[in-house]
Amino acid sequence: MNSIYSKILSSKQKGKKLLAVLLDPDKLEPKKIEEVTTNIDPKEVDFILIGGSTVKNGVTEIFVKKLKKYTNIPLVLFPGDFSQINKYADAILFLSLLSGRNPEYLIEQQIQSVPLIQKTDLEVISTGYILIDGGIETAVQRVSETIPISPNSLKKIVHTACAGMYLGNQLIYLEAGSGAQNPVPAEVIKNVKKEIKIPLIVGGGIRTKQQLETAYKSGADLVVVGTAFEENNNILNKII
Ligand code: 1GP
Repeated sequence: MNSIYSKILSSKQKGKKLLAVLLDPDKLEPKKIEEVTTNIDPKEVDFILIGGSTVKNGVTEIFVKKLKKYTNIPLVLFPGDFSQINKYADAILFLSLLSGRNPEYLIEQQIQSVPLIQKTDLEVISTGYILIDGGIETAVQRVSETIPISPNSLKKIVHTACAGMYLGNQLIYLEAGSGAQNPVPAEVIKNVKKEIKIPLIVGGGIRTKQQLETAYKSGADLVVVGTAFEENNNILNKII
């Protein structure tokens, strides 16, 4: 079954914008999961992404298993490394960090993840992951030891996204990094959107209704909100 990617594709065709909340098992204690999920309304939130740059081995599995008890929203792994893969989620964004030049995150982690994925029924969604400088050094930059692309390097960003599409990725994810000071600028989203035919995810530093709308209007099919929700579990009422 390819239900999650099908939903993303059909929503794109209909022009229906999608929203995902990102939960980082490193930052949210399992005992708070029940309470936190009451603030994630399935009528407003399409997916819950789970992942982080520095989650300890085994923690994500316990986290997802518990989360599944309290929500029917599809759970999508967004792993910082292969150790976060587990069978309790519904899908996995199979990421390749295309903006970086570190083979570990271009292909090595992906190879290491194969035996783990083979033991699950996870829907695997290949995703070209592009880190754009969001004004501060973010965890993904630190952990991956890669340099984000400047938002001013429009051509480079567009060509990177197109290369990701030509390589067969099903999604492109424009990422300013969790907790970014500046979200991915509208110009960047618009230019990438013009050239790619596959769905576009945008995330990093989105905290306000205006930033969310700008991302959608510029061409994001799916927007991811993490830190703003982490800091204030009622934020979704304000920004949607
Ligand atoms: C991070 O794009 C996501 O990978 C979400 O970013 O935590 O800044 O919302 P924030």
